[in-house]
Amino acid sequence: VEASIPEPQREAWKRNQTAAFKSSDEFEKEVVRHVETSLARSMFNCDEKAAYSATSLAFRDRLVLDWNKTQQRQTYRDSKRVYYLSLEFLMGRALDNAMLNVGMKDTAKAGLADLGFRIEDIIGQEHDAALGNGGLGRLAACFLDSLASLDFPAWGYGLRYRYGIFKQEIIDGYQVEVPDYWLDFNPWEFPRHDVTVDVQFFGSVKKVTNEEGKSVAIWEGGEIVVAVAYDVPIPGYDTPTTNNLRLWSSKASGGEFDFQKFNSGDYESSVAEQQRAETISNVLYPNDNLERGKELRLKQQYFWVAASLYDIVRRFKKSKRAWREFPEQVAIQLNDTHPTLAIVELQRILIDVEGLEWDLAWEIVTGTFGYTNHTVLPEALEKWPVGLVQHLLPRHLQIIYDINLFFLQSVEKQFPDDREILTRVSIIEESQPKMVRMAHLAIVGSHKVNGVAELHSDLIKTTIFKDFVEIYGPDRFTNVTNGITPRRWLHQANPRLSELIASKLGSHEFLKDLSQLNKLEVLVQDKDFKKEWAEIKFANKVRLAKYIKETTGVNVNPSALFDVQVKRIHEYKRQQLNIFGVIHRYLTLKAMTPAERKKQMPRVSIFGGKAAPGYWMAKQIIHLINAVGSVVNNDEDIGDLLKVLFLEDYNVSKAEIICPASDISEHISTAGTEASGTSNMKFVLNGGLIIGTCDGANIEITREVGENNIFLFGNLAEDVEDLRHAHTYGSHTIDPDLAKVFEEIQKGTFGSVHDFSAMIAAVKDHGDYYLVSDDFHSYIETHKLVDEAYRNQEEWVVKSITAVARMGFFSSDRCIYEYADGIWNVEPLPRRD
Ligand code: GL2
Repeated sequence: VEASIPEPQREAWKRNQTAAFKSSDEFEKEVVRHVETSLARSMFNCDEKAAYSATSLAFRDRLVLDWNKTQQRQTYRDSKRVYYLSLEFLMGRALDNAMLNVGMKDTAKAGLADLGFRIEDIIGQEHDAALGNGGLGRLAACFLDSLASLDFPAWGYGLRYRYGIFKQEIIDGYQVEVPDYWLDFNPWEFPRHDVTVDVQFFGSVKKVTNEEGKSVAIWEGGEIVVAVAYDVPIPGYDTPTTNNLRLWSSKASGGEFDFQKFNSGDYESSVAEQQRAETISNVLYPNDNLERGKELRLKQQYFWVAASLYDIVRRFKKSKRAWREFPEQVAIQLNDTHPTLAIVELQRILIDVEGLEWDLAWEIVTGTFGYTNHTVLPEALEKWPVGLVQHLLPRHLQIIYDINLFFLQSVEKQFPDDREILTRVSIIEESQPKMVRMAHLAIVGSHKVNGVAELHSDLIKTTIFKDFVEIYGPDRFTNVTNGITPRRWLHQANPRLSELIASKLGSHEFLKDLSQLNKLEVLVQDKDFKKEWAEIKFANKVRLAKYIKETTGVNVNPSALFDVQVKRIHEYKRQQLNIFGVIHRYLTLKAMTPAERKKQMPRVSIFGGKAAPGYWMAKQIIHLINAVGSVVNNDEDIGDLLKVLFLEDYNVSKAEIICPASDISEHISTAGTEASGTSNMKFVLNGGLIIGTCDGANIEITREVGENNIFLFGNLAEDVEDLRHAHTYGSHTIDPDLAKVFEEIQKGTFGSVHDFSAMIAAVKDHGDYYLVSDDFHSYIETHKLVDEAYRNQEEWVVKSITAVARMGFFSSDRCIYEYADGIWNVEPLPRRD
């Protein structure tokens, strides 16, 4: 049915078009209207939550008007679109971001004040949209912000989890997980009950001969789960472009429940079926850098991929173009291997549904996809048992086998004397049970593969994907170093610093062209500027100190050096190295006379981050940090010289308070393990310095800010393998200072000797895989340099300003231009008026 309004009636529509609010008066009207009608409340019944909801609805209305126009424009111009497929979008809060991106925060602030509310309290009501684990999910969110801000026609596709990443509580020093039910009221999404896709699972494949005498595969039987679209508008900064993030929610097919079963008295099983279907989009898997091969996870992946591709293909078909034009109209980026089934699904649609020849279909597929690798950690590389894929997706397994056959045939031709290479690169691992290697499938089915920082992109070419470089040549592999959006991570998180910079540069243009920060460098000797810079950092530390007091009860001195490590807890990220270093500092202070102690630089050691619920060692690390904190923080000899804190439930909105308040942050992964890291960029952009290893993006940060403005330590990636080998086969001696730390722990100074013994054994007895002992000495020495440098506040501020001035490279806008140019071949589509 044609849904478009006929020409004669369009005048009436135009006369009645909704207009966005322009003043604080108009904004107030909208808020009151939403309180009274959308929420059915009144001024006698309007708390902060209601005011938040109404404010959000007022802004959502605005966004939707821009969203509609953006979509119309993109359809009308029929230009190439980008689709970013990610199982994780760690969005955080939307209201503050929306207000700033549309340039209406001051308007809202005045309007809310008039209605009796403080804008900060209203912003604080929002529940984080926490549909991700860590860096990978937050990167996707930063990319959406950049895509919209730069006017790219782009959509994100993900899952609408009912439960995002769990909420972390610390009870008696231990992590306890609490479900994150965030959907009780979410004003930022539009349910599209009319946009649904039937997704098939299980069943069997039948080969039949069609009228043209061709053998075709028919996938039949099994069960259908319905995907329902929920759209989240993504506002660009300082542009009317508003893109779409489409999240799929699962529901049972056939309405509420199976009426036949219901009528025949089998009420329970009809409801059970509905529940089973809904389970698919129920919960985000809480593992970071770890794949556990659960059947439900594979179901999630196919459900989301099938719905998204159906949607993309449906949109393409409206253009009535020939199929071979598909890659000229559509670029699909695979955020890690999680959406790799999209490669197989598109091939299936093209050959089974649309009737294309294999070769043409395959050309279209590889022309469409790009694959981003985010890790070299073996435990994170996805593999699925062949039997499971066969059971769940019988037709897809056949296609995977065919893809593999053709691929291996061509490799064999290329390397006729090398049998081994076939085993190594095969998409099917000949193990017991046989496994599908998703990374291999992703490489074979994409035209570009990228890593996320220079070292990482080099490492994948020389280690895990070495053979593929031989096969395809180096051009299939590229690097796009990660970035962050300066809108959220500077303008929103650190408004005072953003305004100071704007006042010096003469405009807010730097927020769209971060390289302009380099104009700050001439000001490093400007006394007033330095003073104001230092004052802002201090004010941010006061704000964090207040938050620490409220949440932990501990008083910290805002003049102390704030040393922060906030990120997922992982052995490779080495929070254990940090806490061992803290214990070493404590022991050193304890051994001093009161006179000596007076000369020491006071420190606040701040930790935060979630451990995957099944990651026992990570949980022990959290426990040790808390145990050390309760001893150190109550030691009268120590007082303000050292405080140790673990901040509960680290998430995006807490990062917005923590990042602007750090003096030094820790990015201390074993060299070669952290693909990029992105919080390193956030901290430096907010005027904090880094202590870090030569790993991930730390290396490029050093190149940009200069070696004098970063504190590097530790062994290099190229030495790691030899060191590990020596630990196992040579004699392994523990650093003497670290040995003293271990002794103290084993004495019971921090309680629970038993709990911590595994952490110590990992270093002493089990080969110290993460090189904690090897790096301990240089870590401690480098922290001494940090203390020394911090004593000279003048110089420290110069370092801080210089570093910020040189951070322009790390904007996610730069990333998006690199992807657009080198991988997607798409152009921005700004409004022409
Ligand atoms: C990660 C990497 O560990 C991290 O270093 C990188 O910055 C991000 C984004 O590229 O990706 N890989 C991964 O699996 N997770 C990450 O955060 N979860």
